Amino acid sequence: MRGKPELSILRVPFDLGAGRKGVRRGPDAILQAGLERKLRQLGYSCELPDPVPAPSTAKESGVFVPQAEPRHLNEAVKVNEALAVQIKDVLERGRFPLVLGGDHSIAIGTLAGLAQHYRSIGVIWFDAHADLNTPDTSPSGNIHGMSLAASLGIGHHRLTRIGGFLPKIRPQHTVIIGARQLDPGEKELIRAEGVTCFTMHEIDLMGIARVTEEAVRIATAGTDGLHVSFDIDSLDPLEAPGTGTPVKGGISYREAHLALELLYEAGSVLSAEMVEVNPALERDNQTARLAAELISSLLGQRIL
Ligand code: B3U
Ligand code: MN
Ligand code: MN
Repeated sequence: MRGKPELSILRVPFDLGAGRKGVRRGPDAILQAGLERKLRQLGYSCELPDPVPAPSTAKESGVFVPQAEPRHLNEAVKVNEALAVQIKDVLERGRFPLVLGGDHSIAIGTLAGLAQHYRSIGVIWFDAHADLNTPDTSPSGNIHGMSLAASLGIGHHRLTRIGGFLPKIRPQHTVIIGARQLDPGEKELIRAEGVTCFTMHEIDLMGIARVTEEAVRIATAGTDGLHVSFDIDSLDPLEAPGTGTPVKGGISYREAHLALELLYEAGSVLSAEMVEVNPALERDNQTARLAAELISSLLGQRIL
């Protein structure tokens, strides 16, 4: 991002893409943590449209059988089609989309809207997971574990075709940061497609600053700019306990802030989303407050 664009904060209270309920309350929890006030202090003007209509109840599809339809497919398609339309509208009005989830399945709709507006976009995907499953490789059937694959055009046709076209992004402009729990099919896909994946191993080895620099280089080479898709479970559960699938050994508080500060400095961020904040899994909104802080760092908050 260059300068201070006008922001649109898009709330997507959807949790049927996840195995546990409650992430639908993420957007309100992050706003309650004072996000709008922080952003206004940074010099932004914000609009807060009505939340994207998100189905919240569905017939439980029972035990997932691998290679069957993903769980809550109809509901996920519906919310993502609606989100894509809204993202496109926000971009046409010259504003910066800031999406608050919701589970990570909503990235499909965000990227569908972005890909309709821009010629080509890169993605930096902060996550403990890779979200590169397909209905054939998923251990759970949960769509939040398939959203990056679907955006690359791989997986269930109803997910890959959201917005009416595919793919939304290319593997050579796609970077995962913070991975530490990958399913066998995801590892194969990373290698076969040439997605860049900086696991915790690379973060420990190279340092988060170099990892972020490399990620920006890859995501912006030949693209219009990049989208930041931030799954709060990329952080260590000691910092971010309020999330459905915590994995120990994650990104630290300081590493996360530094990475996002560097992304702001890079000046190439076109849009952002914060997902998987589940206030039902903790007491005092610690994780939502952290999410609001991290968004501020990405949008220019400085210590001095
Ligand atoms: N890879 C597993 C677990 C998972 C993915 N994303 C989250 N959990 N949040 C799956 O179900 O696909
Ligand atoms: Mn995720
Ligand atoms: Mn995750």
